[in-house]
Amino acid sequence: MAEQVQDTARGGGNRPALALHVPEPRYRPGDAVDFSHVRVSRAGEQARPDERCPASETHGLCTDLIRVLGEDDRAHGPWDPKLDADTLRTMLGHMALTRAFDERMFRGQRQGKTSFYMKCTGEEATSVSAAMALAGDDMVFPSYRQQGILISRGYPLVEMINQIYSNKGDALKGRQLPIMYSSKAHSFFTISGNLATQTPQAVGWAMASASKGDSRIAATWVGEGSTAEGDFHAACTFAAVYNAPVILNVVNNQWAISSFSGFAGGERATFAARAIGYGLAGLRVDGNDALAVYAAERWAADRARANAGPTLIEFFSYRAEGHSTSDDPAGYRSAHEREEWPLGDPIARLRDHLIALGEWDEDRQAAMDRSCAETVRAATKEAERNGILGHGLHQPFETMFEDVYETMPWHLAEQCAQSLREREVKFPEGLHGR
Ligand SMILES: Cc1ncc(C[n+]2csc(CCOP(=O)(O)OP(=O)(O)O)c2C)c(N)n1
Repeated sequence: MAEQVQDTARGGGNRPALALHVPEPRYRPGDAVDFSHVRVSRAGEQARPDERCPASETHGLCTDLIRVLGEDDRAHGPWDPKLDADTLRTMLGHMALTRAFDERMFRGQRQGKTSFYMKCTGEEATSVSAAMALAGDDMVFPSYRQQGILISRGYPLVEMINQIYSNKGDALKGRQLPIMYSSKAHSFFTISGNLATQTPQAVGWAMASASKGDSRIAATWVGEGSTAEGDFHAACTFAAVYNAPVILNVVNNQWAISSFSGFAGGERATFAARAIGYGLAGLRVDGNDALAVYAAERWAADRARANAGPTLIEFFSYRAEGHSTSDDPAGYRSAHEREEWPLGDPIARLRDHLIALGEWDEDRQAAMDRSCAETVRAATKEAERNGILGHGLHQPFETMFEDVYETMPWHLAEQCAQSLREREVKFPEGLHGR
């Protein structure tokens, strides 16, 4: 025994030394970028199994890439959702409005009107098209990059901006980080900053919906980086075990702040292939192809509604900009990645498709862009009347003690009163002039 311990201590004698693999992204700042290793399948060539098929019939699609829009800007193959031109224009409009909103909110942060903002540039289809494929009352459990869902569901921009400014119009009373919206009326579950918590919540909600005999399904969105969290795996297990009517959308935008997808296991297998081990249906989809996103989400929704089981969808995309206003991607990735990304831009691709159909043109696109910018400008002005960051405290101080318990427990009441007394001594003139 003593000898064995000694053996281990000196490295096992003549056994080969062990080595760890530490993932490293292909490109760092300044590097030329070549994405030829990314397998881009031909649009229209992926089989579309029946929605009620056994999960195993989808597993070949976990390593493929479902695509509809071809290089010729036309829709191809069995996944073509055959949407009419009005619906396509609505989809384009929601994506354009989401982008215009992001642009203005990002600038607002730089102007000091809010402390924080997160864009979804380049990933608009993964929320807008997916949301359009669901029923308006299906319950969604998003991450922080799905503002496109709220925009698609008609949530007022003014409400979003009030929340971002944490002003006196903020329905969440300044208690949430900017962009962590919540809207029961829009079946939009409160966004949590703790990554992946929304995934078991979505599965649990879907299980409850089924056990009550309801007809609404649940869908959740999670970044590929966050799939490394245990919560995601618990969600997959419960979804598979109980055949929950849920869709697990994984948005693989290649980066989790400064960590590339390899750190979440992306070098070994696709994220869609996680479905195979759990016995879930799995689809891997071109996330910048608005038609493929719509078709896959609708397939999964129909499957869930038919009690045929949950689906894990990987939307393969690219985070075109920084993680948030607190991030500078120039410090860790090559600036050429965005321009070299082989799947293009979702808005440009849908626009070009509509033009190819003879249902759109550059002038109408320019008018749409102007109108989106104007809509966002007007909403911003309106929200600013309720206050911006730094212009005082917009919610009465004592409200931070409210709304957790139906009746405030004595110790919170005591703490609240004590804090108010201390504030009066410190700021006799009042801090925020409410
Ligand atoms: C449990 C937990 N761990 C870490 C963080 C810090 N954090 C916030 S966002 C983020 C990256 C997430 O990346 P990904 O899931 O790929 O989503 P993306 O931001 O790319 O959309 C990290 C590490 C957090 N908020 N919660």
